[in-house]
Amino acid sequence: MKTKTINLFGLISAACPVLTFAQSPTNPPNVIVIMADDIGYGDFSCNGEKTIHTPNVDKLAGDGIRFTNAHAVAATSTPSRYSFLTGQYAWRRNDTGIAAGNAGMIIRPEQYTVGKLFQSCGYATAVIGKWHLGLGDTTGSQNWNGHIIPGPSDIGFDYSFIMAATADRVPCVWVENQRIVNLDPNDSIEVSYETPFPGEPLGSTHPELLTVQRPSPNHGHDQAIVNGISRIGYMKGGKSALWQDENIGDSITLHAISYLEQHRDTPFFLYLATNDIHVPRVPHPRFEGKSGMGPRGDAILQFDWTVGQVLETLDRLGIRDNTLIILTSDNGPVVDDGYQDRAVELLGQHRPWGDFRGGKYSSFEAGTRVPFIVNWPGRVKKGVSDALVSQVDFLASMGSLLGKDLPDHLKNDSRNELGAWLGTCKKGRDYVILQAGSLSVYDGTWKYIAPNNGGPLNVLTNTETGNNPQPQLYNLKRDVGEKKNVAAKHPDRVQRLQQILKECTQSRGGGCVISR
Ligand code: NG6
Ligand code: CA
Repeated sequence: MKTKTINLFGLISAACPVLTFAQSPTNPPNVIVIMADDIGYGDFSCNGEKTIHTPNVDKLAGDGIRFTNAHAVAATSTPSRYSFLTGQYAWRRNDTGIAAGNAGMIIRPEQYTVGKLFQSCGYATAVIGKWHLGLGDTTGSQNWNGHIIPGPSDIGFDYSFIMAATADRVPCVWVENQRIVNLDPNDSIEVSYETPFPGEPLGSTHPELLTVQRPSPNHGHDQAIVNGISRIGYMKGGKSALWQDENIGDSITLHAISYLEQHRDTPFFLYLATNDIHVPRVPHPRFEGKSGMGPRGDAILQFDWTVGQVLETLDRLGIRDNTLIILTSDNGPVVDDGYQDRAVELLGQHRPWGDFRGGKYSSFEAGTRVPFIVNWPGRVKKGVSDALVSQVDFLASMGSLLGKDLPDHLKNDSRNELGAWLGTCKKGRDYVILQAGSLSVYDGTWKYIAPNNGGPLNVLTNTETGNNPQPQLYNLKRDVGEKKNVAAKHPDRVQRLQQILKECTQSRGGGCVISR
């Protein structure tokens, strides 16, 4: 990428100018990343579907840049978030798959992270919402009734208010600064992913206790029952600390508002990771029935409300203009992810995946092609960008914005794409690498999916996985729905993309040089 460092106030006509705060006389910008969970490209009205109305997200997009070709690194949460926060591809390690609720912390304290980057530049840092990257030293060893270490504070977050994993996994409690909130010392909490606790009813044994949502048949989620919903994993005790599912969106939003209020005078980085719209989808009753699509659509509206609350707060505090907001999702959409919430029946004409094939868990585009909006009033050129971007570049791009040189070993997976992210550069990456059942390489036109012997359909979620024992090649410029595998017709292109993948995977993070 051609780069030229310029003052933030002087947009000049270099092919790809890169703005850096380091040269700017302004205050360092606050940075907020709003990371949705399982929201698909088509789930926001600004991305073209006429079936849903998300005014706050649309306003953010309308006043900023809406990207059409942006990617999460992986088609599920843990590897996607790992890559986003560390700037390293999760597939370089074999322990970054979907984490259990009692997983040990996957990002190790010695690793560099975006939180550490911001801290090193004098920022206050926080994570609020879904974590799903493990806590404590090793799986199952957490001291749930005390100070849980290591945790977010060990990898660059000064403040944390998180759910350990997902709403469908125990423990169903809030963890603030690595201590469970509202825990009664006389009712200690126990968590296991192996053995049920004697006397504790389970979804599988006591379905009559499931008063809110039941798991879909054959779809797991039938262990501990919390608030009339059965989950993955077993837990016991901690009754006073249990979250209320219908208040999760409010809790996350109110903690974010309060964090903004407390930090109006300090530069801050807020990683705001919503639970919406992961299962079980239990939005607050005030959203009930508002989308006409049942809890899945209502949860999207709740997400949109959260976005509106953040914007209103920034306006009220007078810090909106100096805040860079990035809104995206950790992976693509899924309609039935395990609970009987009528999402399939009520979907109607809505296409959460937009024009793309597949969804969450899939190597097809909808697995990782996610909504991506960058908004920074007066600083980004409003519009739509088709630049190829990847969340793995957040680290290096923010490093560039802050004028901070990254450690050498981090410079390969995460690249400085600040020009593309801020809209001064039309072209983004030369290629992105995507992770689902297989690794794929996509260069903006051609996409190669490595062979895989897994089944073609995730029968639980009814998602096409993109798995195929044969190499797959798609021309996404002509065939955005990945219908026609043209690998046999273009062996040279297959070989070129295979070569990129080979060099990248063999480099152990030490270099992904394109062979042309
Ligand atoms: C799957 C769960 C699914 C969801 C997913 C993680 C079953 C059958 N399915 O294993 O419901 O929790 O993991 O989603 O248990 S993610 O968005 O956090 O990656
Ligand atoms: Ca997710």
